Amino acid sequence: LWLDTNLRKALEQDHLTVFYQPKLDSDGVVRSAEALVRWNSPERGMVSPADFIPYAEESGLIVPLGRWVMLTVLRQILAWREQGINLRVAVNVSARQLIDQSIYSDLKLALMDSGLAECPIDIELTESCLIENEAQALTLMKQFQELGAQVHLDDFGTGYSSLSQLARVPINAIKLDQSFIRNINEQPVSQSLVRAIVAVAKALTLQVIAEGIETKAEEEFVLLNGVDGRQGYFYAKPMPAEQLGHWLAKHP
Ligand code: G
Ligand code: G
Ligand code: MN
Ligand code: NA
Repeated sequence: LWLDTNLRKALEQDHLTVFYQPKLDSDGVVRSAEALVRWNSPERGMVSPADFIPYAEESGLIVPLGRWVMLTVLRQILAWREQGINLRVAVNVSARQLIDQSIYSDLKLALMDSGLAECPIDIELTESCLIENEAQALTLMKQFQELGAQVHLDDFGTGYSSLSQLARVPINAIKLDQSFIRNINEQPVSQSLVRAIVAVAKALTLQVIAEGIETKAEEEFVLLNGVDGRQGYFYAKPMPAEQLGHWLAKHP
């Protein structure tokens, strides 16, 4: 109940904020960041999305919340461009938002409004999006791609998608779940799994992004094993937009 009343209020009163975590390409250049929402509650301080996204999904609040995130991100991208910062941003989208479908029209309309020639937003979906309504999810994913958004399958390897499904779904990249990367140099099974997943992804011409990189050793492993993109605390934690501007100036 506390969540219900207060999350609605937070959305109305602008108590939500978006943090950004840089993503490095294989050449080490940052061309993109992941948007991660935060709730700055006057009563409880900074509330993690892990604590309110599940509730927002259950209650349906994720739909207006997701719209707010998408519009906030697009505004931020435009503000960065004014400062000469050219960045794509990946937004997390829940199964519930795909079923609702308005997230697609929201993005399409906002893009038209913005006057941008190309879509600078990518979409991160979890495997659960595919399970809940596969036919509809596939159609929307295709529409996002036609709009110019890349579609990335998030937390890959922890859900239930099969290899045949991976071949069938319109995605550009998979994001290897953090659990594969954690202490990878002491985990021979994880090493084999990552190599096998990279081989499968290459066969399907999908990019592979490793997330949760926290150490030099973890970075070295992914660099040696054909991973295309990387992200994690080793490079930077999620941070406010202004801070990312400063961070980028030091890490081109
Ligand atoms: O940033 P953090 O690791 O605390 O995020 C926790 C979870 O919340 C992650 O699974 C992340 O994908 C999810 N999340 C963060 N921001 C958003 C958002 O804007 N929309 C959705 N649907 N999920 C988000
Ligand atoms: O489910 P999703 O992959 O969208 O969630 C990303 C979450 O992972 C965010 O909450 C983000 O804060 C967190 N995260 C990002 N990099 C790291 C990392 O290197 N280590 C850990 N433990 N968490 C990370
Ligand atoms: Mn994500
Ligand atoms: Na993830």
